[in-house]
Amino acid sequence: MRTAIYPGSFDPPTLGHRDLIMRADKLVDRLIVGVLHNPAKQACFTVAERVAMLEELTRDLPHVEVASFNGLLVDFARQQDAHFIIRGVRAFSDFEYEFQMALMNRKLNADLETVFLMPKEEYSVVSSRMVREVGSMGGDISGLVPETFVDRVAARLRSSRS
Ligand code: COD
Repeated sequence: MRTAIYPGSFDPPTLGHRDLIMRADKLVDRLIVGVLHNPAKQACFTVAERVAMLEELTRDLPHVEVASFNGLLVDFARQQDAHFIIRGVRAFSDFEYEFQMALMNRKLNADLETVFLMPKEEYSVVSSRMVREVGSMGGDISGLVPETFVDRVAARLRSSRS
């Protein structure tokens, strides 16, 4: 069985993440969306909230699971018997960070292959950071996060500013 992990912060999940999940789902038998639980980093949304949003986002995809993890990604991959890491590249600016991470993960576990996917063009400028910034200043985040999340994500981001 081909199992892949799509790891990230997903703070919050965006339409770009959803696009990547749908592309990766076609390539593997089992896809685990892994939400990093990093107590050292202040996130806007709790891990439980991010997992719940991702579950909602992938409800129609039977081979996709959502889980949180802490510690090293390679250890999580081993626990899940996954041999592929899915990552997204939107622009050249993503490349250096992604390249370093992929090589470090390969050094830590030589059996782990990172697969890079490109999103649909219209999502290539979407990022969680941008959603947080626009939303916290009261800007319109529709078209950036799934329609069903817009109100609750916008409300949370507005309140996080005050
Ligand atoms: N279109 C396409 N791809 C996108 C889009 C978009 N609009 N938005 C985001 N992506 C991609 C990103 O490029 C990334 O590949 C992925 O989706 C997830 O993005 P984020 O921003 O939610 O997640 P990151 O980049 O913060 O995740 C970092 C990890 C949590 C994966 C990383 O820090 C990690 O593995 N930590 C565990 C500790 C570890 O093992 N460290 C050693 C690794 S070097």
